[in-house]
Amino acid sequence: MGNELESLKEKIEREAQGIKNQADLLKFKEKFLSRKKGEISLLFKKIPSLDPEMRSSFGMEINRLKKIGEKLLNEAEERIKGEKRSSIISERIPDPTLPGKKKIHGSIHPIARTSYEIEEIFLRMGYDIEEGPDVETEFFNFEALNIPKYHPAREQQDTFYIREDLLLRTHTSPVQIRAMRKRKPPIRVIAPGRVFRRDEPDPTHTPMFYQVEGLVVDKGINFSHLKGTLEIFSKSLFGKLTKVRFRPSYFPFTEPSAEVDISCPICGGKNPNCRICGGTGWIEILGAGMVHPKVLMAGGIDPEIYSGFAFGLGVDRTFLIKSQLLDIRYYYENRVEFLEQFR
Ligand code: FA5
Repeated sequence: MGNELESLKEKIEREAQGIKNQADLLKFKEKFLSRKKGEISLLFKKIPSLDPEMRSSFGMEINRLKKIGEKLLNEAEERIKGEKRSSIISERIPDPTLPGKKKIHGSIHPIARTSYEIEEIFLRMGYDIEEGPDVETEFFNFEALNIPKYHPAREQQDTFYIREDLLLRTHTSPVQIRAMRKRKPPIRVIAPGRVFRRDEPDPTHTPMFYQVEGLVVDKGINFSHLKGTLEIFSKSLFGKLTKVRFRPSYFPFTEPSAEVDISCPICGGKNPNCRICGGTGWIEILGAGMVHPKVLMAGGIDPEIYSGFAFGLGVDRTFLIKSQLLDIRYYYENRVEFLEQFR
């Protein structure tokens, strides 16, 4: 019996030395220490067949062997972990005397940040944020906004069609209809988002850009509410001294309609060669107007009882003004060296 235990001990020690990886560890455990079939456990089964006076000393010997096996297994496990750790370290840091790598933190894209700034101003005024899909139906993008088929306004907002009646939205105005159908007056929402047009890229146009729509519907809403709101907004975004100017314009979904200009925040109209306002002293920032009765009806709202105003602002051009840059296309080239300056 003594020999049998001795040769098993040698075998265990030999094999423990040969453990190199996780698979070897499992194999070793299975072979010697497994409860059912492990070679040490099998020895316990021999005890009943031994002379009674031998049983207790043999049992003690097997227990000792089991402890040795477990200890060797633990040591091998630690050894493997240590080897793995040091190999990871040596892989990661080939030369620990080299200076550390600088971590580059990303930041929010300047156009997105401008959109957030605009959103915050309106949130402070008590507006909610409303969302609509980028892929929009022809009905919401045009028909419901009083732009029937063959209306000349469709020409200015040609877009990318997915099907005949499904397109990439050309403005955030369809969210006006969605908001009216979803909510009951009083409605006070803004709808930021991406829009698409079949526009040739140039310094002030890209085929994809961002807008923020605004919509207020309630009893007794009039043009002076629109004017006051846009004045507060413009002063908050461009500075307290900013002046706002309304010019008559036309949109099929508002009546009356206006283009809204702000006084040039760069030169205030004093520089005839200003790169931003071209010396005129004014820069157009958005389109606005009183919601057309047909649009209120398409939104399920009675124009005899309620009225409203709406506006739509180009976020990209707003950022262009704020950053005093001249070409919108730079923002979409994704050149980190360029974008880094707006962190
Ligand atoms: C509209 O899109 C109207 N939906 C705005 C509106 C809403 C009017 C509610 C009345 C009531 P417009 O086509 O002018 O209007 O576009 C609004 C703004 O989007 C422009 O002032 C401009 O800042 C921006 N914009 C238009 N086309 C482009 C383009 N290709 N690239 C970048 N910005 C653009």
